[in-house]
Amino acid sequence: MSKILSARVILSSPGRNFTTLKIETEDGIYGVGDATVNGRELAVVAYLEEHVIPCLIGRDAHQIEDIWQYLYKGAYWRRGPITMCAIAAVDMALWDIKAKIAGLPLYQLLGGACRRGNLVYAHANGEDIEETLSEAEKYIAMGYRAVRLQCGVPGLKSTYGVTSDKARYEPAGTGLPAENIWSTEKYLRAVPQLFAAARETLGWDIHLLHDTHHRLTPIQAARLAKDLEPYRLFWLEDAVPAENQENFRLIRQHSTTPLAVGEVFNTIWDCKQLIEEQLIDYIRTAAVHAGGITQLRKIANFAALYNVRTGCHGATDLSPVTMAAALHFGLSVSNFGIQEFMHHTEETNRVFPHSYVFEDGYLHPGEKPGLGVDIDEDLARSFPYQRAYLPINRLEDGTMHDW
Ligand code: KDG
Ligand code: MG
Repeated sequence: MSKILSARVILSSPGRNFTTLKIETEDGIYGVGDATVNGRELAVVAYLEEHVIPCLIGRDAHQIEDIWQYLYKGAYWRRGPITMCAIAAVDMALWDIKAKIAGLPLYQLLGGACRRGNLVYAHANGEDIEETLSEAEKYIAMGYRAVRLQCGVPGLKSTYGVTSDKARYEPAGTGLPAENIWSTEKYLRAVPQLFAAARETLGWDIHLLHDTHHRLTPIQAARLAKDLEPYRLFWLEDAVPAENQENFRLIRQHSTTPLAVGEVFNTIWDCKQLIEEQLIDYIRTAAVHAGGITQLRKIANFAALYNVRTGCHGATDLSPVTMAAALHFGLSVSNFGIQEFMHHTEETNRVFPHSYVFEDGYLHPGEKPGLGVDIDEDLARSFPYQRAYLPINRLEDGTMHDW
């Protein structure tokens, strides 16, 4: 028994906003969890402070599964990003505490290492093909074995995944949401040209990925997947919005390009049909948005039955706490596929000191007991929260589109 003595939320903005939960036990052990929902941070703060934390005090921190079920089934109104993110933060913090008490890095408690490290992919983005490929070459020189390519589209001022800071992906901006203009037709013409040039310049030994960010209809996605087939992508991500999971059937019927989806999913139910019908190859659910390590393991075990592998979301809005959770989880599951890895700012890395290390294209969570990531609360306080939103997207005629 290790009673929960207190829990508090730490909201900070070291380069971007993060919501962090810290749970302390009566033995003086603490654990941290990430609760960041990009652009909706304060909703999770209120959910945790008003509705979750009061129910945690006095509970046994070791009862991770029971506490998970208590928060999930006990809410009655289940699922959704805010609820599942709050549960995730509690879950991560409790796993951190359990592993610290055991004196082991978390992956050892989850079954031990299945491999030397987690294969990761970097982000190369540029205004045009030349710039994108020269960014990719920089990552390859750093040792990366997989790179996601996003490129400006001729005729569009801004394009998904192409940010002004080439080294860092950060679409959220302070103030009210920025408005971008989108043309699917222009995009569909440009992407195959990017990948044709990429194979010519970068060769065939590097894994290449691309994110469509839910912007296509099923028939458009099928055409893109087919057009990209000759370039042997590692995956095509979020080809269509996945509210209609059966939409993926159409893409599958037309192409052998591997498909990935799931960064916005919150529960195993969001993945069920896609996995059962083998409509995807990679499931991208992340610890923070899909109920923590406890539910991620269930999703991975279910996916393993159908030859679907993991590919956790790891953009900059997922804090180093989520990154650490993903790395312990990834190392310990047999059907790990790949992990997204985007560099956080220096300020973020200072607020969240961590033990994970990059070497030769792989990330390892390190050997520190627990998650191996901490929060410097004093430093965090010096970066106060700033209201920030993701942009929105409209078609050239003004119609609201998916972002
Ligand atoms: O908050 C939104 C970002 O996390 C998202 O745009 C990142 O699509 C994304 C990715 O694949 O990393
Ligand atoms: Mg994505």
